[in-house]
Amino acid sequence: MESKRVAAEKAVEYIRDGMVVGLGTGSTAYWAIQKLGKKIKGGLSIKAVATSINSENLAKELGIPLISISEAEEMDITIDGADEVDNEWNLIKGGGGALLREKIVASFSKELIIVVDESKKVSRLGKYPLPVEIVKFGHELTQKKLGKLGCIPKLRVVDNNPFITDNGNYIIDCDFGSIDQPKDLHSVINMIPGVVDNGLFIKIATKVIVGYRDGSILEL
Ligand code: DER
Repeated sequence: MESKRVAAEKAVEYIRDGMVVGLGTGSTAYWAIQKLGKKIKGGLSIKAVATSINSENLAKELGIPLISISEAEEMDITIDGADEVDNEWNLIKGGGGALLREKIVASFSKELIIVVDESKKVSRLGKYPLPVEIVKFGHELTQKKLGKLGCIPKLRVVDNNPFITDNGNYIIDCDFGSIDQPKDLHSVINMIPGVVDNGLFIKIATKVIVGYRDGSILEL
């Protein structure tokens, strides 16, 4: 927790009055949202766009002013976590099931600051199963097609039921073991009919902040 918290709180130092801020999703972004709530109580004036219903509810609890992405048009800074970050700042995201809204918000952000603990830094993506958001219609066939790309595709299940994203879709966790060409794989996956998007974020991050157990921080 300490590693995630120090990284997240460091990212919040970049937020200035008047900004529109993208709020990521997950246990690391959680600490950024908490810190932002404290700074707003201290007088910081910003507007925020949430990347999930969970983050939206947390922001409301903390009194963070929310607007819709359509009202925002563009975010100044989005702070979000990742499941894996490689040396070129390509990411695997979606462990929390929020990849679609996270990618949309990230794509309309001037800055995307990724905050992680040291365990997320990898030399090659893929040890973490790649989440892929698919529509329910024909999902068994879509899952089979994903398998043909060389992964073990598993429908994400929570409490014995398929996990449903905030957008009403399913998540297939695709275990590739190792991903050599993330950019190519990203395109190939998204060409499959039924796929909405996948958790590969290719060269979108503008800064990566790594937190360590001893409280130290590495800004890449
Ligand atoms: O689901 C997501 O995309 C999250 O941002 C995930 O990638 C990181 O979650 P964590 O901060 O809880 O490890």
